Amino acid sequence: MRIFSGIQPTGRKHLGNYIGAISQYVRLQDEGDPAIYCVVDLHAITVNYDPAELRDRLYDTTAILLASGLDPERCILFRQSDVAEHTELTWMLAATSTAHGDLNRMHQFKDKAIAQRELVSAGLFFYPVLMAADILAYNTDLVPVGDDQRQHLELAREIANKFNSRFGETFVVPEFTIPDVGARIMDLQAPENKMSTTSSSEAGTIYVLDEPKAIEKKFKSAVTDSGSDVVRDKEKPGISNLIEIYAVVRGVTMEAVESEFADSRYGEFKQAVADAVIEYLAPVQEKYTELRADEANLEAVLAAGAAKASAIAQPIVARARDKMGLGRPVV
Ligand code: AQP
Repeated sequence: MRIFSGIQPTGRKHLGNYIGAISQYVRLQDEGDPAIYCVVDLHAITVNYDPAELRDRLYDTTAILLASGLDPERCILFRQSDVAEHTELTWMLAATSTAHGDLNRMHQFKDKAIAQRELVSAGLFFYPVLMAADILAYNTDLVPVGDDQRQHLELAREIANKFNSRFGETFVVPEFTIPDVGARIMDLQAPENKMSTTSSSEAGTIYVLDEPKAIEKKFKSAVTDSGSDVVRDKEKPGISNLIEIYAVVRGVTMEAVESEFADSRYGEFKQAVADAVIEYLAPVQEKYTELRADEANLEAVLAAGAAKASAIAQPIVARARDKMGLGRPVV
């Protein structure tokens, strides 16, 4: 089973990214044949950015992934812009197999377009096509993602199907997997919204590299409702989010969390969540510092990963090109 997933080089990865995506990557790395993980710098440039900062953030993200347990001997870890097939296939899929109307329906485009103060780029509109190309270029069977990526994954499947029915069987139509618990970690200050790099407040977001004191402060000031019982309820998104976070980091069910804290009040529970998350992130933070200091090693890991990724993507994209009637015929 071939596994592929991408993560943006925003550097400050948050607890939602960690629980929804990174911990799945680590868990699945031995199940992939191979498992391929890509730091998607070409996606990151679809909104305003600083070129020098992009490189730094890319190293930050790579170091976080390695510190979390990705092992370049057991998976392929590479930088998206090092493999030209991603951009080439984007155009091939956009031109022949992607409906403009489908891109227009994408929630993420609408949300991010509103947030842009200057340019709403065509690249932001094409973001889901680039994502489809990332996945299809490797004939991926399974994509581990958080719940916010569901719509993009459904579109990637649609694009693969359209291409296959027009040009003949070429791409694997990918399945996706979203964790049962922790698929959508919510903003601690606005628990009706997902925890997000671009739209959450600093106080509502736990970063993987936050100091223990900052983590404690953010959980203690997390927005909860006027009740006091530690139970899940649609009307209580704040406490429900904290129950979910605690369940994931302790590896227990949400029912078990409710029983454990049946006699506790919110204050005591928030402290317990903070302590559990501090303990959960501590090993990653410790390894990160050492890994991040060695940029030459990070570059070497990414370069070796790119060579392996190219070797897989090149023949798949060449075959698609041939089926489309582009270039010299493949004999
Ligand atoms: N709140 C979340 N809960 C669970 N999973 C999440 N993911 C993102 N937010 C949550 C998952 O993290 C993976 C990598 O995401 P990304 O860094 O490439 O960016 P994103 O999906 O656009 O989410 P961000 O990081 O919060 O950025 P913005 O602010 O740009 O939306 C994905 O698998 C995602 O599902």
